[in-house]
Amino acid sequence: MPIVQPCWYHSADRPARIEKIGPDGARHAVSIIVPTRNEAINLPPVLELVWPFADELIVVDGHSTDGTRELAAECGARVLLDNGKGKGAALRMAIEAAQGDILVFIDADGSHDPRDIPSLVKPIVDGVADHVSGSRMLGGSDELHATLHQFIRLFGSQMVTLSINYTNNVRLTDCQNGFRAIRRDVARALDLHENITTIEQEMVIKSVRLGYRLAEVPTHEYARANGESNFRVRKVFARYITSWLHYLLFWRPARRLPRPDGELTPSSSSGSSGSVNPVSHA
Ligand SMILES: Nc1nc2c(ncn2[C@@H]2O[C@H](COP(=O)(O)OP(=O)(O)O)[C@@H](O)[C@H]2O)c(=O)[nH]1
Ligand SMILES: [Mg+2]
Repeated sequence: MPIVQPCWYHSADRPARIEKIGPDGARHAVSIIVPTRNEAINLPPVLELVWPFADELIVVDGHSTDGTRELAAECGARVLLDNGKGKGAALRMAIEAAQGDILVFIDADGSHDPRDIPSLVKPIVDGVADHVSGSRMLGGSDELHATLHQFIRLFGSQMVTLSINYTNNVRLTDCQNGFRAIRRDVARALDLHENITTIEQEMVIKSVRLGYRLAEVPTHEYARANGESNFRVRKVFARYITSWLHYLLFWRPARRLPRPDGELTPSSSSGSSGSVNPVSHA
């Protein structure tokens, strides 16, 4: 099988520049976190294009057997070995280990264009959001349409999004995208527990419930460049349902957490601009 380069690899239509100085003059450090499981073929172009944005590059690996960890280390990434429980557990480990004050999560399979990282990070640097999710509904997706399997994923994802919207008075469009940026202190305050990809919806529901400012920016999801998805609907279906019901119906924050500046988080974001979608409290 020939190796396919991600289709974003050669596009140079956007400047590969990231603004890290906030309105208060403070410089933010960005940790980019890449979960991997047997992604040696897909990883090099991803790491090459994320490096210019990163103050720290973490590859958190799920016991790959194809040399992913060695390759990541050769590329200069800090390599962590997850506990074998899944992508969610891997992200939790990376959240604890990361040193940057802004964390960016991007998949290793070529489905996310690293050139979208500046727009994910910008609302946090500008001080108008605490957590920014890429939205495939706003930016399009090659991965969610065409087959029955993809339809089931899209349908499930939209049901979860709708239920979060109507129970929390927000207007999210995508709550399960793996491509997102979040302040490190916020990610740690969420006290995440999910071991698999249900961690995405856990992050979103808890951010909303705790009053953190959530925003979305359009990001396109490409079909993975090579290999097969690790996602198996049948294997994770039950956990998606129980996790969704648990966080939606039963999980309540003990209290709204104070932001590090001492203020309680406001109930709506303000000042966001351009293609940023402030989802809070429509
Ligand atoms: N560390 C770690 N990464 C994983 C694991 N499972 C999947 N990944 C990575 O998580 C990302 C998303 O997984 P993928 O298989 O593409 O699933 P999909 O995008 O949901 O279809 C990819 O970068 C995978 O290599 C795991 O158990 N541990
Ligand atoms: Mg994928």
